[in-house]
Amino acid sequence: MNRRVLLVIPCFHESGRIKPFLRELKEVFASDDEVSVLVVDDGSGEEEVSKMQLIVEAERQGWSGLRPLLSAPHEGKGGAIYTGWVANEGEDWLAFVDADGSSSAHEVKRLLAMRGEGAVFASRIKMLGRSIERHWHRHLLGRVFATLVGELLKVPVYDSQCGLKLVPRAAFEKVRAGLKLRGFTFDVELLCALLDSGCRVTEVPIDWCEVPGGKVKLLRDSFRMARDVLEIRRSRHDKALDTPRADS
Ligand SMILES: Nc1nc2c(ncn2[C@@H]2O[C@H](COP(=O)(O)OP(=O)(O)OP(=O)(O)O)[C@@H](O)[C@H]2O)c(=O)[nH]1
Ligand SMILES: [Mg+2]
Repeated sequence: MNRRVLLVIPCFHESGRIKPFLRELKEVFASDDEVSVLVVDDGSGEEEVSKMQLIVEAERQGWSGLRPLLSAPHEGKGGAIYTGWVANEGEDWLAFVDADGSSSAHEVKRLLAMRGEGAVFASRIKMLGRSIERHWHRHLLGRVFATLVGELLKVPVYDSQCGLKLVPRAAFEKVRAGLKLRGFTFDVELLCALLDSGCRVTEVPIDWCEVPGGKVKLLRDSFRMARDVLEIRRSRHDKALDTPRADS
């Protein structure tokens, strides 16, 4: 298993926010030949893709680890990440980070250094020694959502939605065919699939500083996400019924 990692940045109309974050990533990773970065545009339209292409090409000067922009049809955040992960096969580790730089390049580096045995999910835990700057209503909704996931799916995760995660490619390949969700709840489905397949998943507290311009619509997307959680529960239940028991 190699130590190379492919870090995908999913982008939907991000030309206004991504430039400073790409610069930051360049400072941290340009001399690291184990880390490749791939920006995936999630079908934001021709004009936006041209702007993104200019931004990415400018940062590629002096940074061989930054791949050319990948422009994909619109599917949602999860779809953009999966498209990026399967587009390149040389890396045995897969990761993604949100485009807005809410988690700094140094936090990304700290998490990527945890390439070890299993998957690592960053977690926005308000605790001594860490810094979490987030609107209180987003924090509250995050807690409600985590409680829903914990109760309905019996997965004791603190923050399934944090925009920074690391997964071994082999573990992803094992569950890939069963992953149906492509929107904002894709990480919950991925988490359940990894756990059900026996992959170890660890949550790691990180620093987070919310950047204005977030596009998640709290009411609309919360409703969709709650519906997705119920759908994950149903399909997990069906799979459990399909699996023959050892004593039958
Ligand atoms: N809104 C939205 N974001 C997408 C989509 N596809 C990819 N993304 C990316 O998903 C990431 C997270 O989106 P944000 O707009 O930062 O989400 P947010 O409202 O700030 O939510 P948090 O960062 O989780 O608090 C960004 O990198 C987006 O560009 C999509 O279809 N819709
Ligand atoms: Mg954000």
